[in-house]
Amino acid sequence: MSLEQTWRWFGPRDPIRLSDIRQTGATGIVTALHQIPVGEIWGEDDIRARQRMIEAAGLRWSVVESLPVHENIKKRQGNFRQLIDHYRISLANLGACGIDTVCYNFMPVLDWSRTNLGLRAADGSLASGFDPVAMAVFDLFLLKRPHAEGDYSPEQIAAARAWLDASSQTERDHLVEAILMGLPGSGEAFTTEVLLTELSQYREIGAETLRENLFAFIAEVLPAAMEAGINLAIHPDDPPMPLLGLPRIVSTKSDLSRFLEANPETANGLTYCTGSLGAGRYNDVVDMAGSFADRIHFIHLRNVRRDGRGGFTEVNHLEGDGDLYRVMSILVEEQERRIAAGRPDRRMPMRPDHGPLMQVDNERGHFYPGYSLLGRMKALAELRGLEVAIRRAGNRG
Ligand code: DNO
Repeated sequence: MSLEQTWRWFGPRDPIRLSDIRQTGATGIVTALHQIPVGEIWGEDDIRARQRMIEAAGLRWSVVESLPVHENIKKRQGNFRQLIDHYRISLANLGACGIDTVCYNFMPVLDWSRTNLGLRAADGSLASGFDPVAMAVFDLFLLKRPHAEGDYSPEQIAAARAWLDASSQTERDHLVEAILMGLPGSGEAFTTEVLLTELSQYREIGAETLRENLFAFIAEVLPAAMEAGINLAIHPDDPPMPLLGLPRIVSTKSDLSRFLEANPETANGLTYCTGSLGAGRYNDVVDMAGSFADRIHFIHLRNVRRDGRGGFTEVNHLEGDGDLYRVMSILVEEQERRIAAGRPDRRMPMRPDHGPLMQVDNERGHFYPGYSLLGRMKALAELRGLEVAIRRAGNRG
């Protein structure tokens, strides 16, 4: 047995066909009903229709990424109780269709964020990156968020001013576009006006309140998940730090420990994302994989190179600051433990998360940033080889 090799597919509008995915060697599909607005119920008919489409291509719907959490649940405002009921019903419907792993995140307003989507690597391929100085430029001078200065030191403000003064209009436009465009999974693009309104609603919500809201949400939906046979897998913050004055609470080892301890049932677990966590210099992705292995329900493998100033660039999967050889070794051992213990959650779905945009990809179509065909296929091939080698070296078949 190996970790289940999966591939994120954005549904029928994805430029990559299921038949192409099948030929990458992946056997599982990771997807969501992106057409259903956040907060509405995922009906059984819609779930089954998507499932049939996937199965007709010889694949299985392995993980839901994501069943998104409505902002009102994060803020515990407005109709949040009704939204939680909807979430429970969607979980029951997914369980009735045999789906057992659901990923989600609890990042306020923005999902994953980058300040540059087109960084050119030495080989000519393109990757994304994050620069906290550029984020500060956006916040202070382009978005002009009220009271933003209070969230930065004088040195950070000076660095942002220098970036702004040295930048061209095109660079500033690209920065705004990278932050507002709505990366895959994060829904629609924002306008600056809408973003400012959304941000203002978090003015009174600090990290501890957001954390309480998350723990309460889990306590409220976990029984429904367990009843439906579903493991919940929270995705960590990407990048793992507060942005635009918003609190972020799934960023560090201590955040993850607190989260897992607050609701200690196995069904309350993690999407272990080596790229998101690895972007924080305070996170050791090998140590954390070891500490939390038995609560990992879904795995995103990816690598970054940190710049020592809080920023990073996405790099090839077996390069960069995260030691994916050691992470993979821990995951392989964990799978063996689960098999020996007769645990039902032995599939351990893994996907190559993001990949470089290669020239031939670029010529053939328009892909979501990080989600091209060949870049991810290269990553999956490397990870598959890595896993086979680890198993052979350990006489594990
Ligand atoms: C980025 C993804 C995230 C992820 C969500 C999960 O590539 O890993 O958008 O899907 O945060 O809810």
